[in-house]
Amino acid sequence: MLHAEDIGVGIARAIRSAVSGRPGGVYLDLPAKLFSQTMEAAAGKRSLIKVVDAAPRQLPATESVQRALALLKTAKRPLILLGKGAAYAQVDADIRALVEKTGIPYLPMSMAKGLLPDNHVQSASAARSYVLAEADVVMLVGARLNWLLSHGKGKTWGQEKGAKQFIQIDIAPTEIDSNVAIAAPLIGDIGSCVSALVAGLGANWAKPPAEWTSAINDRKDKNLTKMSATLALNPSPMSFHSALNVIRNVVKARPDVIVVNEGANTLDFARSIVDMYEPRKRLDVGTWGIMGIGMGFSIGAAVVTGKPVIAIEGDSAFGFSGMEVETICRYNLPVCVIVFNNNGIYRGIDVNPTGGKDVAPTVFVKNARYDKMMEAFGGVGVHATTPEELQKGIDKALASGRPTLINAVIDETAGTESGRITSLNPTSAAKKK
Ligand SMILES: Cc1ncc(C[n+]2csc(CCOP(=O)(O)OP(=O)(O)O)c2C)c(N)n1
Ligand SMILES: [Mg+2]
Repeated sequence: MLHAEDIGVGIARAIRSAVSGRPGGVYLDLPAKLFSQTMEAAAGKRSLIKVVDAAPRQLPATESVQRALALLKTAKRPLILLGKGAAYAQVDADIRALVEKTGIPYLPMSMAKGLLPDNHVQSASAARSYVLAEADVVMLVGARLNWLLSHGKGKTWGQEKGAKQFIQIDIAPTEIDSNVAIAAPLIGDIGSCVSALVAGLGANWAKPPAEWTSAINDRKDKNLTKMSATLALNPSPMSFHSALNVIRNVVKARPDVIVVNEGANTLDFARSIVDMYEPRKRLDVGTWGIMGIGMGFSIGAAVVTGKPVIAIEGDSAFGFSGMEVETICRYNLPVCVIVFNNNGIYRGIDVNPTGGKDVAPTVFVKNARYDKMMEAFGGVGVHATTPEELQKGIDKALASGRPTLINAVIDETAGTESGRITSLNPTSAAKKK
């Protein structure tokens, strides 16, 4: 904006860009040239715009709805994938109606967790690899076929078993066909699209074949039994699982707390172990996997909602924005940061591959006391080496609402390199021979 009289229109456009269509951040530039400008106060007031219908509904075309329903009807092994777009849309009852009236198993992407409670009978999370590989028709609801979903192809999607058909509900028409062909695109706001589908289901929509749903349930039962056995173990030092089990139970008892999550193992394990029960309560690194969102997200969530926040942080991830504990203390925010301290990135036992005297680039100062950082600013610091100590620390933080940082000591050998990216390193042609 170059002129003072344009501030009103500039802000109105910024609001529309932020909340309409696919929502997102907006950068508004006020250059130095503008700072010294003046205008009459009354004229200034008149130049402000009250934004009318900032995120207008965008109705899907009838034929798109019909095409999607016709395809869904042919499915023998249907699957619904809920993305964060479905959560942002805030049409939770419509989404629930679509899932429950169709009886189709669903998978939530990480920030769609809690849109329906993770213990919902139709959740296929505990059989994720099975359903992705075996489904024949997949309906994406505000979810994109990007790298988080292996671009909709390859082994994850059982490509060798033949191509899948996709129905994709999205507010952005350019998202369609971005990685694989989309047989039935449904463009519009998620609320309008989902309610049009629900209306089109009619009274006698056939539920998916029992063969499909019982095969999923068998796998779910097996995997959940295996998981509870792992969660019940109590190793010393704590494993990711035994520490996350504590948080899992806390969130179960207090489903209104907001969970912020970043790290590698700390992120991947928390995503599958900590069930969510309410929509929009889980904030994590999202599509780009950016470390450093943790403290900013926690501060924002605490200020906007007044709810307690539990930030589950890898020790490396915490380092990217850890200094914000000062802000948390300055505003006395109800944020409980739990640093999963495994002495490094992925684990704390890597060895310097060059043999030099420095530690490996993934290894941090051993046994660092992150809890002391919180104490330095007047918050509560807790050093937790057992699930009991961790539990006590969280309980106290939730009861008091005081800024708290728990240094949770995790077995430094427990983690693995996330994504196995070492395999992407070039190997020399000479060595290959
Ligand atoms: C801004 C940014 N820089 C670097 C990375 C690469 N990266 C992915 S995970 C991670 C940290 C993993 O270590 P930690 O948080 O300690 O998790 P854990 O030890 O539990 O695996 C890093 C640096 C990233 N995702 N984002
Ligand atoms: Mg770590």
